[in-house]
Amino acid sequence: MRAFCLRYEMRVHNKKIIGEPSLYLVLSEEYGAGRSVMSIAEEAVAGGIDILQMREKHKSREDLLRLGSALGELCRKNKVTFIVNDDPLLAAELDADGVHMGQKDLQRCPLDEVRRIIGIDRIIGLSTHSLEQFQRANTLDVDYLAFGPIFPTQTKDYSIGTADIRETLRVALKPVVFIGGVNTANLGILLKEGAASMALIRDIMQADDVASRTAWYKSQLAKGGINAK
Ligand code: TZP
Ligand code: MG
Repeated sequence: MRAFCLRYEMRVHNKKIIGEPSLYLVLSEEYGAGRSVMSIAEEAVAGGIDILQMREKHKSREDLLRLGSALGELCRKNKVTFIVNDDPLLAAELDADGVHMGQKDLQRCPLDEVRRIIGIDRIIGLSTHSLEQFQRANTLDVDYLAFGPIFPTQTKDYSIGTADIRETLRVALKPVVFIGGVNTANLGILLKEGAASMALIRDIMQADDVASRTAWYKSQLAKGGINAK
């Protein structure tokens, strides 16, 4: 299936805005069920994905540069936001739209250093895993916050549940992306709690038809909580 999607970019100064709602696909080759990251990315773009993140933990720098260049080009052509996981230097070298940092990554590279490396025109995203952590991160120099893992996921050995979603959204000073175990069966729970934007790995990467699955999520996000079960 090929969804028709008209995309436009919103920017402040030269920095892309993380719009809401956004559908965010985190790409890791190891979860691609044997399919290439590029082919999954292309299908997700055809389905209307808003944000793609390259999250590859086991590739050489050379391979990261090769894959990142191809993903970056795909994203630029299609006005999709391109984020690189963990590594601000790589994000800058690839001319990505931004970098996504985890809490532990900040011990290795503090936020002011991340900002110095990628500059004011690129996005910084930060993972948070509890309401307290979210509240602390909320006032930092970051452009969006991820909150999760909401539901059980094979990627993490814990999940935080849905109880704090409303409070994060009430206090949020920036866009929030909910992550962790999101699937077609539980998306409605998130939407009902008021969540607008979601990040996923498996339920899109491992779909038989990535474009159709992406388009389905987009249509649900566009409806928001109105019809959520
Ligand atoms: N951070 C919190 S949960 C998660 C990350 C990277 C993994 C999400 O993967 P999935 O397959 O959508 O549960
Ligand atoms: Mg990380």
